[in-house]
Amino acid sequence: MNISFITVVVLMALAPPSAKPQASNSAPASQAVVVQETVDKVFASAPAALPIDPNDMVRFDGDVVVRVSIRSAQDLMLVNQLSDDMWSHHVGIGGDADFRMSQADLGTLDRASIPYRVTISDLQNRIDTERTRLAQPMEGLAWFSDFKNLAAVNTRLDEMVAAYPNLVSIVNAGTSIQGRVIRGIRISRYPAGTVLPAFIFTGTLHAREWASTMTTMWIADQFVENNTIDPRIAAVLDSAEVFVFPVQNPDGYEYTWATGGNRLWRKNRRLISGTTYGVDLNRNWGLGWGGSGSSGTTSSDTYRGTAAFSEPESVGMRDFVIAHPNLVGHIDFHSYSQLWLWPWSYTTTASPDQTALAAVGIPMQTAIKAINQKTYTAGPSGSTYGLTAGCIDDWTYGTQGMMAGTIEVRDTGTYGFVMPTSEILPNAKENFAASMTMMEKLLASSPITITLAPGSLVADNTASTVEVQTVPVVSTLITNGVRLKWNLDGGTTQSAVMTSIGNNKYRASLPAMACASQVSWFVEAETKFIITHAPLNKPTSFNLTATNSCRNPADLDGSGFVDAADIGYVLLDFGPCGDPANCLADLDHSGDVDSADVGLVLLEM
Ligand code: 0X9
Ligand code: ZN
Repeated sequence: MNISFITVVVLMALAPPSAKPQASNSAPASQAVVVQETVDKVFASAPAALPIDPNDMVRFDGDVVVRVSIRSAQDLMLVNQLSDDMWSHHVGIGGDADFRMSQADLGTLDRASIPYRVTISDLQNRIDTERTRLAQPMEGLAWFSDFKNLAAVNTRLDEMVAAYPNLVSIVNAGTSIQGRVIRGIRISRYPAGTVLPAFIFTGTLHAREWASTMTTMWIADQFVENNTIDPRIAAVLDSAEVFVFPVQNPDGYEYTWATGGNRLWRKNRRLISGTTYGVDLNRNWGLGWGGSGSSGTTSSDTYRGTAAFSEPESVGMRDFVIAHPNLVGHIDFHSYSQLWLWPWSYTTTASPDQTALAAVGIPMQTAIKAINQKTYTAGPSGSTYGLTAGCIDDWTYGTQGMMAGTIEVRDTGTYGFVMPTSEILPNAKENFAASMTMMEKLLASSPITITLAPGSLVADNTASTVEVQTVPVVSTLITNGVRLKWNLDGGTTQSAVMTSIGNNKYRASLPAMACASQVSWFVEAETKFIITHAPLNKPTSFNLTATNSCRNPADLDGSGFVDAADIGYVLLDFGPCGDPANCLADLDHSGDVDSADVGLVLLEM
């Protein structure tokens, strides 16, 4: 879809004031059964989660989902009068878009000669079928054979901790407006607080997007169950920690499951006034808050809230991220449309990191396709999808410097939010592949090869040279970004900027040491998104050591004596030193092995 899009929000502003309120917010939709949200009103003021009244169920009898061809602004205005629930994510003049509306309203489309195709003719029937299926006991069935409610998600997270207590722990990101904890897990081989790169995968910011819940749970499941079996997972866990928050909007999610709820609810469950509920948690973030593609109308499905971070759910996630400055990568999962969108989403202006984002994003798209041959459109969000100001990933990228973006998982509209169970695993697997690709690309974004290093024993009181080669493949090195780090005999960490010597090579010296001292060292290279290490991208990188052999540097053959044999060594190397570090006989570091060096050997004899 490469036509130039105008966000529906802008055009909806053109709609007459008589336009219907959002069905999923408050008052009944055209065909939806009237809802009394008394219980939810109590909810909003009470911190504890109360049961939802089953009599309050929002139904969509007589509603269909139609793919409408929007030929003009008039077409769009008419469709917006018929429907308060756009299912596809953007709409442009000259493009198609999916809307839920009453079957009876199709006649209006006919009379206006607006071309359309009914994509879902039995919406309520599908919701009923899903509900009946979910009411059956699922004992013995594999977890991913069907969608799971909040309690089941939480139980599963607890089970992961119980089964792998040394790998998995529960983390939380605060509490929702109705008092539900926003729970996640940390998956790491290292103790909490160890500084190593971290990734975060988040889902269900929008309540009805159940496929995102299952996708993030699958990512958690793979990392936990296959942490030693799958070499790619094992390698990531050697170098990084992984956080997964499957349900960022627990109140909304619960509401989509409840008898007495609304399967198509999107926002959180803040009571705004009367029967109007909800702030769009993906319009409430602080970067670009209030801009295009967000609404100031409380009943809108894209209502941004009264201020950036007005919602406890956004605050909780924000504070979790701030408390983990080692986070380097983030994918927020949504449904549906099969898209991989990276910043910016609040503007169509290219991000300063567009090249690096595409260098990871295109391989992610390829990785998805390799699993089940599904095509996901990939690109910067603003120009690929339309403007959506106040999104989580603009904030994690723009304020925290993380590589971030949004995946809209399956499908492209045949099923939309009410996806058949047969799609759960294929969908989760292709998106796991995308997640792995992001992690691997970032962890290898600046591979460092050590090209010259001291051996494990070094001569007494002699500085030794370290030389590395690094080729940034994802984003460019920052200024002074290649550094040699060391400690002497386990003391304070010291750092020296390595000097560029051309050819992507850098050089620095480890200090001369007193007899029997030991230096432990590694090299780091810092790019926009991540610091990579040599010899290994691990927190315990001080695993290269050089011990002073207490050997006189003039004892060139290591015999324990400075003698005539060492003069022989000097004579053998006579002439200019190609590489000073490889020129041990250049005892006075003049750049030449010459008679002065013979003199130094004689002095030590
Ligand atoms: O509108 C949204 O928040 C997302 N679409 S959805 O249908 N799941 O609601 C898209 C957000 C796109 N922008 C980015 N955050 N990248
Ligand atoms: Zn969404």
